[in-house]
Amino acid sequence: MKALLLIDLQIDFCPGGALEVQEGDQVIPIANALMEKFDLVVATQDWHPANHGSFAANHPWRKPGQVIDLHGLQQVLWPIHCVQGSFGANFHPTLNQAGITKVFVKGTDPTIDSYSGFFDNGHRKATGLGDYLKEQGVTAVFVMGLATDYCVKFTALDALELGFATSLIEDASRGVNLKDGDVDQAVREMKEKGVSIIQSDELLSSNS
Ligand code: VGL
Ligand code: ZN
Repeated sequence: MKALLLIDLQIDFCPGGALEVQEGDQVIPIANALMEKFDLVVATQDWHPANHGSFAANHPWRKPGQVIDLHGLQQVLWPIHCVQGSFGANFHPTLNQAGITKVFVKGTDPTIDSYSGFFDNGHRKATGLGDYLKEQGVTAVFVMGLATDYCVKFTALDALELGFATSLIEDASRGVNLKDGDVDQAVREMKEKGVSIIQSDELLSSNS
């Protein structure tokens, strides 16, 4: 059984949002089309408390893009984004939410960030996504969304580690590219570790 994992298709990661990803909104119609091809569709939602340690604004004099030590882990600082209950934390308004079976939130602990949909960045706590997929009999996951070089990448790598056959739907994902080439590097790293890199039409053109 295969599952589609929709990563952080939220307003704040789309153009005009607080942590906008270039062309982030362009993957929404692809997500809507892909849903039809899957038995199980699961979404993640970045869902931070206002005092989250990944927000530059919560550290005196710090600016987005700087890196700090946050309780022992390297942390890139971000603009305030995806605050629980805020407008920008909502899924993109054109995303077909009725097609999503279950949503897993992440980044709720103010002391640690969580890029992966499975674990926090220290691999200390699980979100429940891994157990859920296994209970549903899922053996293969197809990962897409925002952002390729952060949450999509770490979700795909954790999925591999948990034993799922893992594919990145490359054209259905967009990245931050804090540094030029970050997205290319992320795709290369996923591929090297064993993630299959595919395009959405490979799934959309099949009859199954
Ligand atoms: C993300 C940075 C901070 C993501 C979330 O969804 O890729 N990136 N929070
Ligand atoms: Zn975040």
